[in-house]
Amino acid sequence: MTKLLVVVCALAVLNCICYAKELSRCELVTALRAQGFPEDKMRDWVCLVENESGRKTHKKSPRNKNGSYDYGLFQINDKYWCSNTSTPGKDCNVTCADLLTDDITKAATCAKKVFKRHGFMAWYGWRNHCNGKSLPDISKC
Ligand SMILES: *[C@@H]1O[C@H](CO)[C@@H](O)[C@H](O)[C@H]1NC(C)=O
Ligand SMILES: *[C@@H]1O[C@H](CO)[C@@H](O)[C@H](O)[C@H]1NC(C)=O
Ligand SMILES: *[C@@H]1O[C@H](CO)[C@@H](O)[C@H](O)[C@H]1NC(C)=O
Ligand SMILES: CC(=O)N[C@H]1CO[C@H](CO)[C@@H](O)[C@@H]1O
Repeated sequence: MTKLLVVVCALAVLNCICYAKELSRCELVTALRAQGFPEDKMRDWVCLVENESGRKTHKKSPRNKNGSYDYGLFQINDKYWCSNTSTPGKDCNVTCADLLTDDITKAATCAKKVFKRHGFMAWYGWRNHCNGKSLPDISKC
């Protein structure tokens, strides 16, 4: 009985680790290419994602000072972009939970929308760690 419990707990922990999926740098590049991100800005996007979410698709930020939260690979903010209810909405017409899935299609579409409106400056992670800095090496990807 105890052994069974240990196995069940171990499985639960493993499941939890798999659930918080972290992409490798090249997996990220492959995923971004599949979503049609342009090659000439690829290193900026990789740098942005690495600094914003550590390439974790399921990352939800702690509460920001202004009461908002950031979601997913691109740490998209729920003040304007995603609805933190169960109904899709706000400017990306998605729920915030939609931005936390392993299928990054919705998160990518939303990130492109943010970019179209504000450019990379919308992301503090990019501003502080990527803007004018040396960008990640993706030559092996
Ligand atoms: C709230 O804070 C977050 C993170 O600091 C930022 O991304 C977002 O733009 C802010 N929203 C407003 C309305 O100030
Ligand atoms: C939903 O987002 C709004 C605006 O950022 C925030 O005030 C509210 O507390 C959030 N609700 C939940 C359940 O996260
Ligand atoms: C938002 O997305 C839903 C499906 O998730 C769709 O039915 C609806 O028409 C969309 N609304 C807008 C304004 O694009
Ligand atoms: C906090 C963090 O993830 N910083 C990273 C931002 O991006 C640069 C370039 O890829 C990395 O060197 C930093 O470690």
